[in-house]
Amino acid sequence: MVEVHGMLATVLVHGTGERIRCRPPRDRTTPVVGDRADIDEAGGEPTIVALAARERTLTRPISEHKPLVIATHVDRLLVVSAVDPPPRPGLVDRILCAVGDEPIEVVLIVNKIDMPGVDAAIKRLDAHAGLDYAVVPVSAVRGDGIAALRERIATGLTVVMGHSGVGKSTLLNALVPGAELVTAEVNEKTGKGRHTTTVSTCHVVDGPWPRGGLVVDTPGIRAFPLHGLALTEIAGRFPGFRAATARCRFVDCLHETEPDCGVAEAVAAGTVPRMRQKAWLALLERVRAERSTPTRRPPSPRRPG
Ligand SMILES: Nc1nc2c(ncn2[C@@H]2O[C@H](COP(=O)(O)OP(=O)(O)OP(=O)(O)O)[C@@H](O)[C@H]2O)c(=O)[nH]1
Ligand SMILES: [Zn+2]
Repeated sequence: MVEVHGMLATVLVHGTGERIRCRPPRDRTTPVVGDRADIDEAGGEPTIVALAARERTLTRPISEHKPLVIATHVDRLLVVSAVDPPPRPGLVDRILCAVGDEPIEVVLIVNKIDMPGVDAAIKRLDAHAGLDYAVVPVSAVRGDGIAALRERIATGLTVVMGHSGVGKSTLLNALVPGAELVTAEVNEKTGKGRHTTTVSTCHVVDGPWPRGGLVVDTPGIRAFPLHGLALTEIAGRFPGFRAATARCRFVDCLHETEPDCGVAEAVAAGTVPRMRQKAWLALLERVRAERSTPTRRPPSPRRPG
């Protein structure tokens, strides 16, 4: 297992399988999981000299001032729910709003299908399945669906998120036996140093990265505040609204009672389910309430480094 701790980052080196503790770049940029880094090992302590431009970055928009970057160059996000505690479609919507337009594949996992109540749990994600999100039932304990899921994450960088208690740790251990044995290979020299990636709480799946995959664990979620997004941004990102919002008369339409709202028209025409409109209005109401009670601090998540 490799982690980013404070100002030191562990860099997973292409080609040698080495992990090197590195000082951050001189411009004091904080490396995050998935960063592509060039390192300089000449003269003492290894130092990151450059980070490649970030893309497919996953953040938690916890505050207006500093979005918490979870990882970058993310290929896939597993949002883990369970039969118990049951899936919370509202939490899934918040996470999808945070993903926004980043081209990151989202997979909705329902864990613990060895327990009673599977159909009811999966049904709670029907609306999202209807939006073409993959809903994948598994049992980390009994093993159902684990081999197929492991295959699915065997390339690229996968981030695992989920509410506390859904069995994320159990699932990771089932997917990646011996998770602490991190190695990496494939030679890729660059001008200044070796082309590398900094990683944190990262596990290797099915062979050395980048031929195999990397899985990044994240702390269990209890709340997923969206303070870092304007209401209009959330309104534009709400899953399933994209096509309809293009026809709203006002660019800052919140799809409530505004005239010529594309979402209202889509609901009337039956192309957006009324349930989704209700889900949106409920989310909007909650987000507004959260904004008017600034004393309720969000739980402080683990710092990425
Ligand atoms: N029945 C059943 N129980 C499971 C399964 N996976 C995990 N559990 C149980 O669910 C509980 C929570 O599992 P964890 O893996 O600790 O959950 P977590 O999501 O990592 O929790 P946080 O650390 O709070 O994020 C434990 O009691 C597990 O034994 C499963 O597939 N079936
Ligand atoms: Zn509208």
